[in-house]
Amino acid sequence: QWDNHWQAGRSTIVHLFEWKWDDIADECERFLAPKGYAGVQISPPSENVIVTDQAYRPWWERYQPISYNLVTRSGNEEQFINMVRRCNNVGVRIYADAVINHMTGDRGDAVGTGSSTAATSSEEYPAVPYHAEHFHPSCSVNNYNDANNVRNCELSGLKDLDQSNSYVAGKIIDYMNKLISYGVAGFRIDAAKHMTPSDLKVIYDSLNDLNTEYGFPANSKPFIYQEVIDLGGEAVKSTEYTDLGNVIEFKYSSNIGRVFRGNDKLTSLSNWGTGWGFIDGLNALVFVDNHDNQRGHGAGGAEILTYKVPKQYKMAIAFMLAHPFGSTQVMSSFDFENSDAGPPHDDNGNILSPSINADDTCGNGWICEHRWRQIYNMVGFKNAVEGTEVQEWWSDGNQQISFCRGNAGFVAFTNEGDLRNTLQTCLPSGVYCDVISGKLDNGACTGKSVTVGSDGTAHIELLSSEDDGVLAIHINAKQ
Ligand code: LAG
Ligand code: CA
Repeated sequence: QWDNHWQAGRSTIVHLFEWKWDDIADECERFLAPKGYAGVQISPPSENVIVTDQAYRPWWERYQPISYNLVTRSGNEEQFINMVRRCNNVGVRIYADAVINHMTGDRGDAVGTGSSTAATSSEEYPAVPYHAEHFHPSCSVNNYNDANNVRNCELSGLKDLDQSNSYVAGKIIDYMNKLISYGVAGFRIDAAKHMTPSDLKVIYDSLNDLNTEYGFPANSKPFIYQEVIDLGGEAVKSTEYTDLGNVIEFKYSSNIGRVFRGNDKLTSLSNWGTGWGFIDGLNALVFVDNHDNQRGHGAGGAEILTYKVPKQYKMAIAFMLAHPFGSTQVMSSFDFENSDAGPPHDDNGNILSPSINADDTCGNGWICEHRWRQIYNMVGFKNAVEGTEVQEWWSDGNQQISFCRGNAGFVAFTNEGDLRNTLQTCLPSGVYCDVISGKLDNGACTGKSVTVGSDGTAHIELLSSEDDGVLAIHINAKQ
């Protein structure tokens, strides 16, 4: 449950939030595989309630399951199977967001995206089927100093399943095993903090090995990464879950945002990792932002960086991808003004596909951060420096830093002032293309270039007036 099943030379999971299965399959083939992405986190594939009492269908309706049928606004079961097959064929893994803590909120008689019905007020979900006896008695999660309250009451009024009930555990196991049979590589466990670790262990231990038909070696366990928001000071700790699988380290997201927003110095990043109170990197799934905290849901508040603050956001992502800590994830968003609004859609509520511009960016309301040159080129950097350590850490004692990754890559940042300095790059002598301002194209650099001398040093120039506050060079982009 700890192996992320990234293929050699690949890294990073992109969260294609609210994308349709057919579009994800296309994206795996035309962009993610060629650029070196390792996997995709998909929106929950389980049938969800259709929210009808809002001006539009909110993104969060997908966090209210009504059955485990694979029919959502992203597509149906056949399209799901096809997506997983096509992505695996080009070496891109699929990780499903598993919403297993709860079913819907109290929404009276409700209908789902696959036409299943439920009498939510009496906890009747015939399409599973679940009945009232399968849920915890109604109470609100309102005391984060009390683990029983957090785990056995209703999060945001969502009907709370009793995972200690063997029938409930069995239904969840069947659902997850169905996804494994279709070739997924693992799961994000939604609201893991709100479930008891020993109950989760029973479920994880009953999961099948990954399907060898999709290229997984025999006896491979699904990669599990659990959503446990632990910023400290609460009864439930992320370390209660690290024996079960990976855990999302939310301290990473809030701290990297605070630093790159300028509220702390870049020089303070010299001991980034467990030195900052994070869980061990081998257990940690990390990101700059996710679908919750980019819009003020979940935790982290105003510290979180998003696509709306592009210069600092790209710097934070570049730092994440340049640094070896954790399994990295990149958010890919749709544009939003309102924190409840759902994805781009037509008049009937069908999700629109992203359009693709000539410069590889997206349109139709989709942001596609994963298609920003500075971001996908840093995935290429991470792949190029795989297996190396941070070396030759340099800082000006304030807002400028640089470091090497072995003899394979070098990166420099300024969050204040112009950086003009001769620095150790650790690279063999030669001319390298900065992969932030451009790329290596037919033997020439389309952006800045850096000349490394025989002693490994180079004159680095990175001005505060530039579009980006980061410069990155690596052995696979040598002129
Ligand atoms: C998660 N992690 O633990 C997800 O990452 C997060 O996106 C989910 O909340 C949450 N757990 C439950 O799966 C999202 C929204 C909530 C939304 C919920 C259910 O952040 O705002 O609640 O999904 O759709 C909504 C309303 C609430 C209402 C509730 C029940 O916003 O006001 O009480 O539905 O009707
Ligand atoms: Ca619970």
